[in-house]
Amino acid sequence: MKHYTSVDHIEDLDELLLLAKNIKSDPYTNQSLGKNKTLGLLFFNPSLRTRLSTQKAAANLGMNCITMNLNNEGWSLEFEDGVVMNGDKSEHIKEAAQVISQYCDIIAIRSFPGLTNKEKDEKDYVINSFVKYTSVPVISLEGATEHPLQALADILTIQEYKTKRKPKVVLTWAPHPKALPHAVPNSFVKMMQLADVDFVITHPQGYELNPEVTKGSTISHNQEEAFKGADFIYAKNWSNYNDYGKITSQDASWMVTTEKMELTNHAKFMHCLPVRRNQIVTDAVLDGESSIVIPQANNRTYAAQAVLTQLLKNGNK
Ligand code: SN0
Repeated sequence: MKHYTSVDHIEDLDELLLLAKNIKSDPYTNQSLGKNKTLGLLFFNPSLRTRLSTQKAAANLGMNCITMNLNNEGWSLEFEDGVVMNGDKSEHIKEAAQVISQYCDIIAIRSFPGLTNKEKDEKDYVINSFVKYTSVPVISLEGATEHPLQALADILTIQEYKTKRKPKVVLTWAPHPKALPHAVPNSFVKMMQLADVDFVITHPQGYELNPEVTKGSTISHNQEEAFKGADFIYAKNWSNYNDYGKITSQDASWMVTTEKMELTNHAKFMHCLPVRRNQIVTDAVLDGESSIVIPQANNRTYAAQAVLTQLLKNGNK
């Protein structure tokens, strides 16, 4: 693995999951692998789990971390080539990325999509500019189209909690008051396609994700039907992909409730967090025994540490 900006960059999922499991049982086993190495964490958007779990993962490997909120602390960056920089953008990504890469051995970036220009978002231009202008490995901490560290923690969690060889996993859309990105569901879908699971996506008509991502996966517009026999319910809102970035449904009947969970095979409830209570899921489900969102968030550390371990080992070759 050279970079980890997409689930597609995983070379061997079983090997990566075994590494994550071994790290979880002995987090300090490679305490000096990152000695004298620096991880740069750059945020263009808010974060709680991603920032803290990745910093913790780096610390477990003996790495130094430098973290910056680029939106409110850095110069505003220009990403277009060949422009006359006489506006509000102070620094070009060409210089910024090259300079940062001299300070860091690995760079990790969070940059959400604007959700107004589909073509621009699909290029994931912020993260890919860093890949283009730096020579060090780049990790996505959620880009415009993927959140691959989240998906790795998700499959690690499913493996831990599954009670049968091939569990039924359902990704369900749920309503939300804000327009949210497609990154989390995209990476989750890709991960489920790699994993040995019976996978169903359910969402209202018109809320199809990128067909390039979902091709080959089962899609149902009947949430109750999809929930039947499920072992895992993964709830997530995303904005409309066809009518790009718009909220075309806030249908409260798609919220995950106790009644719906009763249709499942005692399914575990998952969500990447942060979650809107009584919008996405009821208090009763989130506070109930079926919810595994807290251990799921804990696995973010081991997912990040597994990826950092592979990138550091590659760099030492
Ligand atoms: C982000 C998303 O991609 O859906 C990050 C998830 C890890 N979620 C949000 O922006 C939620 C914001 C809110 O106000 O609920």
